[in-house]
Amino acid sequence: MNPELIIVNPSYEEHIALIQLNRPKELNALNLQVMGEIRDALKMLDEDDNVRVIIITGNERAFAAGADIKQMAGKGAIDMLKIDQFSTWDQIRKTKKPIIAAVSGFALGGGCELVMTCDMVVASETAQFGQPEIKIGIMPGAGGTQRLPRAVGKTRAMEMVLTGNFISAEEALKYGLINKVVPTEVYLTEAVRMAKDIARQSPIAVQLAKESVLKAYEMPLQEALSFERKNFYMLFATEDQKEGMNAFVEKRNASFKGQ
Ligand code: DAK
Repeated sequence: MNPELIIVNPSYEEHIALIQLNRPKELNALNLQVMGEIRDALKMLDEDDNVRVIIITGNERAFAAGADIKQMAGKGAIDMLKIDQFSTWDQIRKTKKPIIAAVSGFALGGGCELVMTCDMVVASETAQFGQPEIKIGIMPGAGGTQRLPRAVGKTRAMEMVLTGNFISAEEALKYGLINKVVPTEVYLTEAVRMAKDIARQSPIAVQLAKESVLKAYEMPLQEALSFERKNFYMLFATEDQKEGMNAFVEKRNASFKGQ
């Protein structure tokens, strides 16, 4: 792949890949090309055995200020249907490896929805989150009306979606939308630190654990518990389970191979 609007580094740190949105003049607005490049990069990194964790970031001013309004402005309902951007978003959501969003500046509209599609979020103190679609006569279309209430609760989500007002990083932290807020100079370093804590674990256990946590949002409790149970049993078929437990008994650090 030869991306033009994102920068992909599969070996940013050991076992950690970085995707950086790179349309700074447009505040990383997510046009169709950017979304396609993110989808393709995630697929490639998901298939790369050397990669265990993926970080998505923007720049200090903007993670992403939303879908590209200029590209959408002239479109009709049938154009939107034919473009079928949802299949791109669905592919992104199906990424098996954990994704950390490292957010500074604006994370708005589709940008906020992209953040919520990630698994964990580290934000700089200047980060702002919002679903301002209402101000341009539409509403969130890539999960904003569903993932936001699950993260921050109905009343806060309703306020964000209906007023279009932004919330600060501190508010996002208090509401449970993100994992942590750190000074702007270190938001990426902090995301890498979190990624390293995950990259040290068994990649198969990480993958199945991520899959199981996501089921909490998609299935009724009894079915999700039974799904969790099957993944749990499956891990006892891995060498990493033997290595992890033997290492504990032998009082040494485990070395996981993803087998
Ligand atoms: N699209 C296109 N260009 C954008 C943009 C956007 N979302 N956001 C900013 N830009 C451009 C500006 O037009 C400007 O370009 P020039 O005029 O210099 O050419 C440049 O970035 C710098 O922006 P500003 O001059 O406006 O910078 P300010 O600091 O004054 O303001 C701002 C920053 C972020 C508050 C402001 O730019 C702003 O309000 N931006 C729009 C935010 C917004 O409404 N976002 C939601 C867009 S709707 C879907 C999935 C998802 C979606 C739709 C469909 N499917 C799966 C079908 C999502 C929809 C959305 O996200």
